[in-house]
Amino acid sequence: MSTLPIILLPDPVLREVSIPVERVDDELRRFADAMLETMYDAPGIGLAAIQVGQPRRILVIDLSKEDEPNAPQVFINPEIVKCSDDVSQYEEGCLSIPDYYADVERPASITATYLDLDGTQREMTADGLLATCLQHEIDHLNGVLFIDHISRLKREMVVKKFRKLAKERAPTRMVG
Ligand code: GNR
Ligand code: NI
Repeated sequence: MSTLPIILLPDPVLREVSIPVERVDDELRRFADAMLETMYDAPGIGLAAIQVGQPRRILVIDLSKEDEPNAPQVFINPEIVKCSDDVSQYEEGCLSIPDYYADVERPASITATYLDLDGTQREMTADGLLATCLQHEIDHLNGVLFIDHISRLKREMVVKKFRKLAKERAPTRMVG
């Protein structure tokens, strides 16, 4: 098995709107496995397909603690069908924006429909960290990042910092 490279801010790929999955087949199951491995390796608690460059509506989540067995969850074509009015605030991070964290307020509880790895339609109501993580990942499928939910000043500072980091990483031969 192998991990996939994670795309970083400010790569415009992260702004793409992902396309619904039409067929849940072995190729998709293999890809979901590679996403899980990439997430565990990072490590992170969630990953959307677009973060590894594939604009497909697939996300993976594992909220198990370090001393617990893995509990991978795969959501295909997830859709939020209900949001609570009450909100909760979590300090969020993103594998595409490494080492930056900020508080984000979101609906405390959501109900989502999705397909599982067998292609079966399912519905789940989530609260706590799972609700936050699902919303963070579904945002990715729509080209939205958690920094879009913070103040413009903070967002512009983060984007500027990551633009600079990307330039430093770029394979440009500098003169002098
Ligand atoms: O690893 C992650 N941690 C996290 C913490 C709080 C809220 C959301 C997340 S998701 C993030 C992994 C990631 O970037 N998923 O897209
Ligand atoms: Ni993220």
